[in-house]
Amino acid sequence: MGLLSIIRKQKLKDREIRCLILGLDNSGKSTIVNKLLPEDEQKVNGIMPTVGFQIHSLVTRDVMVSLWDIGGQRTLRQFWDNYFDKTQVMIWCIDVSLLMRFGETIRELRELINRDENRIGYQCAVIIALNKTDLVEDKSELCRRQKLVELELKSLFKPDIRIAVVQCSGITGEGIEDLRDRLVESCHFPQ
Ligand SMILES: Nc1nc2c(ncn2[C@@H]2O[C@H](COP(=O)(O)OP(=O)(O)O)[C@@H](O)[C@H]2O)c(=O)[nH]1
Ligand SMILES: [Mg+2]
Repeated sequence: MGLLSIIRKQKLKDREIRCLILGLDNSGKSTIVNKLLPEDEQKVNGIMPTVGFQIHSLVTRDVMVSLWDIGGQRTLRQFWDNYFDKTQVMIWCIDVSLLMRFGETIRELRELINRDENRIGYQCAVIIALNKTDLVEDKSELCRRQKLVELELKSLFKPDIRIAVVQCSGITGEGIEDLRDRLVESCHFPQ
């Protein structure tokens, strides 16, 4: 067993998760992270564009989660690789209201997966956050967009990989509880 696997196991034993949140710029990563935090730690007015990265932590269901919010601007994407060591979960954030950028977000995800085929889905669980659901009023359209993303995911990941897809809004808070639960569940903690 490699050193990384030992560290990963030890962390799980201590009920600690390191989670990376990635996706295109403006998809709402920092807003989601803010909403995942306890209410008294949330910022109320406005989130600034993330330069570099920010780390926040929260405790949910007796699990300590550190959330690594990494800037998504094009120039920063080349550094994403550096953050994967000792990371158990990745949330890939997609702005579901912006069909125009679906192609780009899938392309970036594909690149990330291809850079190391043993990483995403294997050493690191995947949660897809379909964010900004509040901006898509028509629920059947939302459903159609989720199916579109799921179809793309099928071509990106091998069939044995389980991926959670969660609809949410970092603004209204809808689906955030679900996201918090999936975070813990994706790491298989005993209850
Ligand atoms: N309506 C709506 N706007 C959102 C949502 N999440 C983020 N935003 C807005 O989208 C913009 C980018 O959000 P930010 O969290 O900075 O994106 P990041 O670059 O991925 O970290 C900001 O103006 C947010 O207020 C959401 O769920 N609904
Ligand atoms: Mg940000």
